[in-house]
Amino acid sequence: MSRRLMYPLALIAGVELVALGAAGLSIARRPARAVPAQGAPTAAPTAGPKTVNEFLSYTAETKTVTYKLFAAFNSVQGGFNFNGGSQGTSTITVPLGWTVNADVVNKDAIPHSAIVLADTKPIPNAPDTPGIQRAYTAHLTDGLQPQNGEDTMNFTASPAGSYPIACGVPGHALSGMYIRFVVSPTATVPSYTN
Ligand SMILES: [Cu+2]
Repeated sequence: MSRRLMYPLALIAGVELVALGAAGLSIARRPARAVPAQGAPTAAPTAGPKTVNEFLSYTAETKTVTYKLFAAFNSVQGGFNFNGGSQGTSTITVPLGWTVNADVVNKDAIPHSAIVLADTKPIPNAPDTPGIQRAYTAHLTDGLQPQNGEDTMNFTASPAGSYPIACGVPGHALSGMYIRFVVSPTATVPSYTN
């Protein structure tokens, strides 16, 4: 096809015509869209723990994730928060089947606890039914001691689903003291979004 014919066709197709140096007019591509690079080299995975943020780290080789849940981490929601998240605003995502070590530390002057709760609505006043086996702290209802009372939830991230992590002390979850925990069949590594 001659250039004379391509000109109007190009205009009909809506593509841009741009001058390309001394070669004169030539048909250019449509403006490039932002597409992910194809075949870009990726760093080879390295062994050892990876830090996601100040609260969460993981070891891919052993499929183990470790995170801290600070009850009343700051003053958000009047202290009814985990790591500053309340009313479901933060989400911890873990690949299905990984081993979870979740250390709960109560920074408050009043008792708090934690439970990975079956995803029921509304949030119960006194959460006591775990959505995942063994995913709750000691002193679920009366709460871990104020000022650094601590317990670790050790469990396997299964079944897949989206769960609240709520305080089990009556009234606290209803006051907004819950974030989200997602067990993902597709995620390859854990993540933490605020
Ligand atoms: Cu609480």
